[in-house]
Amino acid sequence: MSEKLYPFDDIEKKWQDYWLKMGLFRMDPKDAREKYYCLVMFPYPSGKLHVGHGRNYIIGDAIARYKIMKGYNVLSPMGWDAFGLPAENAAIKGGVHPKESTLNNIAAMKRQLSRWGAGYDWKREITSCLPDYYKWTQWIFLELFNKGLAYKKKASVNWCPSCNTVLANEQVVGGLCERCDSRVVDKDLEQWFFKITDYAQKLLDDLAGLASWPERVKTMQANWIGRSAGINIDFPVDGAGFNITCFTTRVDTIFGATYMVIAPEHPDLARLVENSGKKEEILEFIASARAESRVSRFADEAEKKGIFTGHYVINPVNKKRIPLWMANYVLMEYGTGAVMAVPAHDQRDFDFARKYHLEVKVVIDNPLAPGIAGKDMNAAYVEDGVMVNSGQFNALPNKAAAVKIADWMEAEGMGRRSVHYKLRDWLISRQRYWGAPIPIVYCSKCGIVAVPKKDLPVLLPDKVEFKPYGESPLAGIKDFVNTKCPKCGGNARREVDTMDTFVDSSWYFLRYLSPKNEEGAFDKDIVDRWLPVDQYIGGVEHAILHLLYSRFITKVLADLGHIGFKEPFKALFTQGMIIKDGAKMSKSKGNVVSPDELVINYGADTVRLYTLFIGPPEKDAEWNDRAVEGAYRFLGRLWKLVSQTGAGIAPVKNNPGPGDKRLECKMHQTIKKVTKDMEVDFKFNTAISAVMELANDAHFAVENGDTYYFKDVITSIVLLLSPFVPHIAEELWQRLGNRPSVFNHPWPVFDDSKTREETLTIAVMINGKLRSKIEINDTASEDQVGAAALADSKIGRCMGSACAKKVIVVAKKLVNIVI
Ligand code: ANZ
Ligand code: ZN
Repeated sequence: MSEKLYPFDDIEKKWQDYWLKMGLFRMDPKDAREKYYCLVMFPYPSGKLHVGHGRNYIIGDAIARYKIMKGYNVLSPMGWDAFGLPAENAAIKGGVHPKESTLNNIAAMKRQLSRWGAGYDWKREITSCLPDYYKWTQWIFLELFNKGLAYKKKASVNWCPSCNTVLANEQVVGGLCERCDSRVVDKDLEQWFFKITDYAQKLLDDLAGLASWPERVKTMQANWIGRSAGINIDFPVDGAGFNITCFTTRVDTIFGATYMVIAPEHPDLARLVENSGKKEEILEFIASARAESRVSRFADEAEKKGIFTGHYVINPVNKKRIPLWMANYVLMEYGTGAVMAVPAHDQRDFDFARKYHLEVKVVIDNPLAPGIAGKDMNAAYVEDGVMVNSGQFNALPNKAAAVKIADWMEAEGMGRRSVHYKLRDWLISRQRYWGAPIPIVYCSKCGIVAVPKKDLPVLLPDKVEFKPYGESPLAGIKDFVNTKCPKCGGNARREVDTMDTFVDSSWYFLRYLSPKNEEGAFDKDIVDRWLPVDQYIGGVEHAILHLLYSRFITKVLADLGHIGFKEPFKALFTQGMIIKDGAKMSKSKGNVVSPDELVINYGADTVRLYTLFIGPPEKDAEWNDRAVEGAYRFLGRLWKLVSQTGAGIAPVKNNPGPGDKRLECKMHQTIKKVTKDMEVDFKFNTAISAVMELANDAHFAVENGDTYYFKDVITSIVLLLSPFVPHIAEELWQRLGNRPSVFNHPWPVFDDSKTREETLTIAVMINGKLRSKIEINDTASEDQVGAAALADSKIGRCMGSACAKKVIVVAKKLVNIVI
């Protein structure tokens, strides 16, 4: 630990208490100033925050403080995404009850956040695992259910036969259970889904309106939604009396379809295997494909395996009879679960055809090297080209042919244009304890019955056996399971699954506006005034699911008339990760930098300053302990500059000299730059380095006696730094003779006319040799510059009695006097 450069601990504690008392972050809804909703993604209470998490909250806090100074009525709330797997897993391993560990962790993290000086309106704190919150998560479930947007169906889950439990995808590592290394299998369970696919097109279309979202996040969302326009084509099954429909985006290749492949889950397989002559073999193939976990089956590097079904289908465009295969790589969930295979023009089909000796028929020729032949190919020809072997469409460019073929097929009733999305419905059931119970009751008479709103919340029982035994732990609690049917009063059973925690986080930004509301999840008037969120800040790891789910729930609530806006987050900022020793910080790698010790040694402001200074905030950055020391030294110098020189300094001159003017100009330039950096992309790092330069100049100005504007400059420095290092700024603000709080003072303004360099330094040469330098007003004319050069005393001495033959002025740079 280095020497103490300023009394940061006293200062930080003092001002944190002060801000709490004055209610700096308390949002008053009646306040008439323009609103600004600044939201950081609420954390999962894992127990301890490291400096990587810290970046998120420090950025959020800096933005909130800046906007307060800009005169907005700022809302900056905090809460806890408090349900979820880790707490439950810890409990299974013999730890404490999830509720207890979660609440303890929340308390610890709250202390950490406060110690960093991150300010929130704590009166609005929300905790998703508490009944006053999840009551409304359950209400949202019911709103979707009543609209037909929540439904139940069989779906496969990752199942570990040895742990006897369902695994999340991320718990399956290389096809094995993360905990016991057993091979994970697929298992079908009845589960709840939200029909997000109904909103696929809207979710895609509205991305265009999100001008202040990072392009790459919008692209990730669009890819996840995965809209594909193509055509559904019916292939009659030879001699079976029904069709199998496939989906293709490449109808131009249809004359080259030499076989068809269907998914092992395809519903028509049952009737096909009966008279295939190889029933046993096919059933075995289906079983083995299905025994593989989905994660490994659809991995790109997974082996493509197939089997001939013994049946043929008829290609409707040329009446050709082609074999019908089944393959492990065809997804039942996408398109129609059936694919027309075109090995000449699709690499996956090509590999499969080579493996199983199926025909390769070229229908698009390479215009640059015509005459490709199927048997000579080493790889599929996937480029555009000219149609061949395609009847009346020959010789057309393939793109144009695709349109013509689709028109023709639609007219002939062979197929229909259609759009498919990669997006699947949102599986929200979890066979887990630590989540919001799904508010549904099963009655033998009435069927699936929603728990009435007045009976919410369906409380999560405290007493539970965590040992996994194949079902949700709630299934083992008789008092919970056995209930009365809300409709007929007869005996009924409760749903024992809980909700995905992404449901909790899909609407929390609404709850902050009326966190104590007992009548509803939120207040329409207030949320309509305060949303969309003006600035959302979080990790890019949430670029897809959390944001998509939040957008979906927002749209549903809007369609139901509960809110009056369709997008929840107007602007999004995704901060980069903090890397240590080349890797993402994690407990298992042992490279976690804890901010606690740094805060003790250097103070929160140093940690904040370094975190913001470390690099462009949207990029990953490597943590460097030595550089923390640098941030600390800067604050130490600032402290000295203000508290020793600053306070007593008054303009000792009556008129500002050139040095003073330079400093004044630099001050306006700096205010301009920092303001711009705060408004555009939050370039904290360049903003801070600009202030550091100004502080440096101020330091030298004092040494040179250029103190005319010193107080203004120091005041600006303190104001400009206050969102980043609020404690020291508040203290210096007071020591400069101002009343706290610095955050009640408006953000400094610059005078653009003063940002231009007023004086220029011009080199003066005699016969090409540098003889002197002069200071000249930026706006001086060439004649004036020349005259000033001749009038310079040094030049006068050098010239002696000689007389100038010629004076050459190079604008803003130099004067050459020829004698
Ligand atoms: C024939 C064809 C020829 C295809 C060709 C591609 C290239 P995107 O763009 O991602 O939507 N396909 C359709 N359903 C499938 C399923 N359930 N499982 C696996 N593959 C499936 O991809 C659409 C293409 O993916 C479709 O177009 C189909 O193969 C395949 F030269 O049909 B194509
Ligand atoms: Zn009933």
